[in-house]
Amino acid sequence: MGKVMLKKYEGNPIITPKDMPFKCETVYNSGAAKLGDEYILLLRCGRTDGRSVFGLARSKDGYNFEIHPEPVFQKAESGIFKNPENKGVEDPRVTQIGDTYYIFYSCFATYGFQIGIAKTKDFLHIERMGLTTAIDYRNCVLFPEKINGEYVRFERPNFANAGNSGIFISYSPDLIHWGNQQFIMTTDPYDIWQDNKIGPGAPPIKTPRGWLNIYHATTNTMAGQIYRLGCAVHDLNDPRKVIGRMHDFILAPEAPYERSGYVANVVFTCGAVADDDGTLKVYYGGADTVMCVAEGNIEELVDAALADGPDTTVKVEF
Ligand code: M1P
Repeated sequence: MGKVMLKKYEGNPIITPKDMPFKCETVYNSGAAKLGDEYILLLRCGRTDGRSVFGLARSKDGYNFEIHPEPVFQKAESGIFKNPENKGVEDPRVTQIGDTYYIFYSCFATYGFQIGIAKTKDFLHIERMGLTTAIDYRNCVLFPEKINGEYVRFERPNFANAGNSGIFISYSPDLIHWGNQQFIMTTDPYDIWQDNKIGPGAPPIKTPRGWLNIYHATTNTMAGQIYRLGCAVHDLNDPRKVIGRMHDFILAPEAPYERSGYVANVVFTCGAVADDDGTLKVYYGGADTVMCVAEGNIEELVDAALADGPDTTVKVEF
């Protein structure tokens, strides 16, 4: 099958630092969800001191957003989160389970990154629940339902040779304590765009034929890494099994707002929304500076990933 690319919205970027009611140098890598009939973006906003906080944007159509006047979440000033977040909070990934929205986010400390979890029902009041990894983790995405009685997530630790470039799965009884970690997917030496590093992007989307996994991947150049998005499908009952993985990317940095900015040549997602008509709205950061959206048809993405066949990069016996 040929390439299935996400279609970029012609009005991109949809939110820029100039649109922000409080001073920011960047606004990108936002978690995404539906709350009632509104699209919600939990914005990663880079302040002038380099620290990130979370802002809130709401929209009726998924393209035109109104932004809350103040940040809704920022580094903790006391308690167990104070040290882990002393350099800010980054890359929120939102998953709805029932009427609660859970947020995995990067806690940025002087000594490195770990992943916190928080919860909310309205995105205005966000309550921290716990620290869910050791140091040196960057990306975690939570599945929207338990599988075989356990919470499940994809994660990418930064440590270890394989860990720098691969997606792992882990399981939890309570969303705080995670274990039974297994390596399930890694870079593909034959697909240049994803030969350097991969990591979970948007939280998995349930489809009748499997879990749709929109992930990010990089290749290295003399001018640094280029970030693109890829697409895989995982078995519904055992998401360790990657039953389809596209050899082509579905989104790449091409436009000026993706090719130059705070970090050049980056498209990076932390969240997508599945519309009732089968459209997937993938919200993504352009050049770590602005927020954008691109769309695809969920069934076409699943078709394309399944057509390219199961992933063969990790030889694991399940
Ligand atoms: O600059 C691109 C991205 O780099 C990091 O992502 P990762 O560690 O997964 O490659 C993060 O800093 C991310 O926020 C950033 O967009």
